[in-house]
Amino acid sequence: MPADRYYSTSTAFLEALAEAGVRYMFANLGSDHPGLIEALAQARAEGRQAELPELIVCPHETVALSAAHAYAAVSGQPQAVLVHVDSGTQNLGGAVNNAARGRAPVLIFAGSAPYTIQGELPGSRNEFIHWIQDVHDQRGILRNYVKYDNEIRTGRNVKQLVHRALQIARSEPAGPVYLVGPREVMEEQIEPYAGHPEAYTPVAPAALTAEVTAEIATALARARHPLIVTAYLGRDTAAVAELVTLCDLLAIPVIESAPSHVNFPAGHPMHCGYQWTTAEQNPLLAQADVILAVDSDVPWIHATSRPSPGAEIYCVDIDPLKSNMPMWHIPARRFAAANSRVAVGQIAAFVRGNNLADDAVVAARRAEVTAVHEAQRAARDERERPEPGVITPAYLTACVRDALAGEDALVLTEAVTNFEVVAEHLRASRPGSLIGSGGGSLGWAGGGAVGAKLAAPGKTVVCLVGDGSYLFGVPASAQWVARRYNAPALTVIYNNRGWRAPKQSVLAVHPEGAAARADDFNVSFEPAADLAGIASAAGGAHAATVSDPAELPQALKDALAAVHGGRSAVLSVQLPGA
Ligand SMILES: Cc1ncc(C[n+]2csc(CCOP(=O)(O)OP(=O)(O)O)c2C)c(N)n1
Ligand SMILES: [Mg+2]
Repeated sequence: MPADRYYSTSTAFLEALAEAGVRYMFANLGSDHPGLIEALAQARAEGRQAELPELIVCPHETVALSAAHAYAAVSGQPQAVLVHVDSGTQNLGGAVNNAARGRAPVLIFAGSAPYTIQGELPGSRNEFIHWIQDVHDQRGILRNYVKYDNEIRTGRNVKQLVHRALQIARSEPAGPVYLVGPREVMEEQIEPYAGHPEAYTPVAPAALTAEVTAEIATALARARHPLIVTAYLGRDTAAVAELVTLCDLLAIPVIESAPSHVNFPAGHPMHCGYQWTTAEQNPLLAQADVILAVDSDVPWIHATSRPSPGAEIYCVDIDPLKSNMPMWHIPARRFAAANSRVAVGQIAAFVRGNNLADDAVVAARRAEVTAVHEAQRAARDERERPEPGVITPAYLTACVRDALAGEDALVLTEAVTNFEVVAEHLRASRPGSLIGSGGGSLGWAGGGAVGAKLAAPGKTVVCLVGDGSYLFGVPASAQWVARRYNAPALTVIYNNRGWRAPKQSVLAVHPEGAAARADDFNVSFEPAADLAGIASAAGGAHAATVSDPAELPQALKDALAAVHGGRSAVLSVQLPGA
């Protein structure tokens, strides 16, 4: 052991995170973490704490991982999540589905049970729980969802392991990675050393080959009704401008299908709407003769809305076969693995360089598509008009949009059956200004808001969530963390007092069934809980419940004023019941 300075595997682990640019460790601690806690305290005692990432205490793991996920979604920078052995790993629950499907780079670390039981090594078993927490395959808990998992076996190469894990996490498709470290290893005393993060850069963006670029560009240019469908191209905000350039060039309409980002400006005349779970055929999809599906997990749902059988389909994605989804297919003529920003730029350059645009055809199509865009907009304007005595989701979203006019807002959406309403009426045009989890596990936005605010302290962070999603997000924990770390946000609950989504699922499968006939769906949250009150109790939040449409604009204004004053605000808005 080096005589002059306390330096353990844990110290080196924390240094490696800092070397890699990790600013925060969203943490839920346990008996596996004495090495880390001691290393952090040592650093503080020596005045070196600024050299290590800051630990954010998260009373629930869902909040910790959701915060790290949203931080990465906003900034592109992976953060760390520290959890407790098997239990804390399991408590990450669905948040790891979201991080994986949302392609969010995160480094998750958990301790693991000590492997010596007679005091053979520092860190050896000395608590009853060390027997209880010892399981056969702790890493297997997350193996469906992480890109990489490994065990730290010595402090001498822990930095190498951290940098490799983060290199994999950040390489596209990005995603979570998982390291575990037994107590004895995390206590090991070693000589201080420096890591080499510069040698672990993420894989450079991939381009289309010249042949495929020409093939797709030519097909789009000679199409009568070209169409682009995308969901997450806007993860890279710079890709949005490339897509706008291409769509302007050829007058190509864009549908955002189950988007988790702003992929194309809502106000652009080529923007032709959003779709999530669709009950009806999308007319633009039916009409299209050439379709480019780029960065899209679910470009359409074949059972209800699909391209015409003769459509020529191209699929561009860094993983165009979606190799981590057991069942997936679209009938594309060409699948190409490429970075979407690079690929779309290549296609536009080829069209321009080869003068492929037929000006008359493009001008006529621009007028047609613009008319579709404007008709969609007019129909939405109609739908968002207030109705006497009722707050509709469309009116609520319009009020939120108006309240945020002039704000540098960053909106997280987890509005579930109101995803489409939120996207349509918020009209987000600024790349990066509206994000969703990209995953299937509700409860992301609560912790996500904390991470988003820490990543973008200058922005007004707003969460638009269903009442069920609000509760899934462990609001007592999320709101407490927001207060403790000065990360206030406005949360607007689309409160239909229940789970509307499972009810809709039943109706889609059994439209005339017994459940439908008796209105018996088991989705109601009656008697109602005081949802906003949870936030005031746990996080000192400004809390209000609104049911009168006329009071909504002022209630939003008051809530925003609280947020600007440094205090979170939760507005529970009473919609028609689920
Ligand atoms: C962790 C998790 N549990 C269960 C579900 C299944 N689920 C999908 S939507 C939904 C209801 C969500 O309720 P709410 O947020 O109020 O939205 P609403 O359906 O009312 O619009 C549920 C329970 C899920 N997606 N994630
Ligand atoms: Mg609901």
